Amino acid sequence: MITLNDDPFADDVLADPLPLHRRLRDAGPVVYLDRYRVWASGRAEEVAHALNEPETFCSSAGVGLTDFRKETPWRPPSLLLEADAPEHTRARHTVTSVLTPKVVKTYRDTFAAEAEKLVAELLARGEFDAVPDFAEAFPLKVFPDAVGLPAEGREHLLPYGSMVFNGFGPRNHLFTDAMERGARAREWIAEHCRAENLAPDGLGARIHEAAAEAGFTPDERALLVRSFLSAGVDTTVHALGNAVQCFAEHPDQWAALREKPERSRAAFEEVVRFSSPVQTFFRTTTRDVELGGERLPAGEKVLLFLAAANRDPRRWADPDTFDIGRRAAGHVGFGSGVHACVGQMFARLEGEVLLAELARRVTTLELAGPPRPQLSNTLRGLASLPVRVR
Ligand code: OVM
Repeated sequence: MITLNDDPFADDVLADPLPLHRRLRDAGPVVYLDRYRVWASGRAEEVAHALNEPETFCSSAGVGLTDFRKETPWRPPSLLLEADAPEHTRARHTVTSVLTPKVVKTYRDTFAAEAEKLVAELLARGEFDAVPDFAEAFPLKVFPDAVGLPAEGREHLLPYGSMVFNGFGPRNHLFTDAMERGARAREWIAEHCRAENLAPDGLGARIHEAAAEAGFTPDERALLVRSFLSAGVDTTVHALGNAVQCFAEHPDQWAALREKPERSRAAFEEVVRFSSPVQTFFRTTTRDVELGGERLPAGEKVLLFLAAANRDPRRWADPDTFDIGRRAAGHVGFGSGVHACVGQMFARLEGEVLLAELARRVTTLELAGPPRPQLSNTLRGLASLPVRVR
């Protein structure tokens, strides 16, 4: 057994995770992280294997460090993320029955119109911070509109997301700070998952209808909507911010996208591979099992480094090259298997539409200052990204 003493949740590691990812992959297919007494893998094969064997690598004990069978989680478990078959299957089917390709498609024109407006505004300004003004502004408009949230109170979405994603980590300063700052967001979120506070024509209302038909109680229906508000904002915000960083730092790739804005969907996919917003998730073993040549006992946490797997040279040619022309499909940035991101078509639509608009309108995209990371126990992204556009 190879043991590492690294802390994947330390500030310096979260600010620059690539060196740890390399050490993890090179140490072996599966290693033991002493500090947290968990197993871990940064290899594409083992990460995909664990994700695709949910009976053995389960989610109902939580997909963060906290083992729900030993400790009470900070909020009632998600019926999707933190559940196993058969309960998970039922919840998942209800959500997929709403998020059909046909329904996702109906949002394309609205998203495109918002993208046009936002990019025109930013071009007129010339210099701006691409995190608040671009990466946060777009999802914070189109996503709550789609779900059917009122205009008031949307400022609670990011602090809530911060609780959720820091809450998957250990009780370090990021965890406790996020919980403190999000205290008021929690109440607002709980209120706005209820049918009476959701617009009748939005996705939230449709979830309530589909879930009622499937026999979920009103509280359970609200929990399904909570998954949208938990997983749907921070993730896309980080993806869009990382996208701008990727293009500002790789002018040849920006030129390639400008030449063919219709490549924006593939480009977004490469961003999710190269700079994965969701860096890690845990699973918990349900039995003694072999993974990567190691015997893992039952009831152990396994930390899966999605982001490290997405740059595993055993799986990818030139993994550290940002290349929008590559076939990035098959990355695990959206997970894999039964728990794979249920909103990924929505995320891709946001990325595709906004990057295409940017590529059509902007010739020069350059850094106007140093990017500043936003530390999170789960997400990789930026707090600030000063840019100049022409
Ligand atoms: C949920 C949830 C929360 C965070 C992330 C996620 C990436 C799901 O509450 O279901 O998936």
